[in-house]
Amino acid sequence: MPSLEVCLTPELIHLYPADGKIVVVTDILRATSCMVTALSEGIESITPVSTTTECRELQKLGYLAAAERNGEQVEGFDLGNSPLSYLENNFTGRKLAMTTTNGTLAINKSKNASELLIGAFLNLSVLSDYLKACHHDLLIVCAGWKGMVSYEDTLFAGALATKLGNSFEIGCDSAMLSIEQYANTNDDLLSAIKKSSHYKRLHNLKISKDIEFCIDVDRYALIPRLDHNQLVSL
Ligand code: 3SL
Repeated sequence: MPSLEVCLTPELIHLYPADGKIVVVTDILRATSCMVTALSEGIESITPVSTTTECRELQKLGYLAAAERNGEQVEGFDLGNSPLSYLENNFTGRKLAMTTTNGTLAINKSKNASELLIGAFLNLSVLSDYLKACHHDLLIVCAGWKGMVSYEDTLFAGALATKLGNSFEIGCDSAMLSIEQYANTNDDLLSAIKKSSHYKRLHNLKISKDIEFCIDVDRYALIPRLDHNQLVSL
């Protein structure tokens, strides 16, 4: 039976070798929710980069450029990190370059996976169906916040592991913790996420609408997959 592990923060990634595994990177608030939304709403591809300098270089080449630091849009870029931007504008067919505080960093640290996928509540069921069909060792990498564990990413890991059920063997205690933590939400994600530190951070920046959007479970049926440094629809 394939194994399922959860790495709760990229700071622990050295303990979870990704090679030979499918890796699902998640950053519920808001990077991976944004990626699922952007591709579902017509963006052709997303190039995730770690630095604003790399993002700006791609912007000069004609990419639409999204940059976020500490929850806010970085000056000089076209977009920040709100999934709602992709509903409010028509970016069909555009290539997007994206850098965020934690999400794109987590992707770059997971690049030696045999397959790198993007997970969010927005694409939970389609992702779990795909992973069940793959029958392959799985590592869920939570982006966290500046090296720390994030409650909402842990809940997503638990939700995905719960959906995968008996098709996977639980490979580490953090996978078990995530499952138990998710069970404690009793399907009331909003109340649970309101307790998280990133909820408070975004709430203080008056970004509450994004949070409700990011927990709209199964809004989309698309899985972003990394292919030659670009995320495209699987
Ligand atoms: O850290 C990240 O990658 C972002 O998702 C954080 S924020 O939601 O844009 O503040």
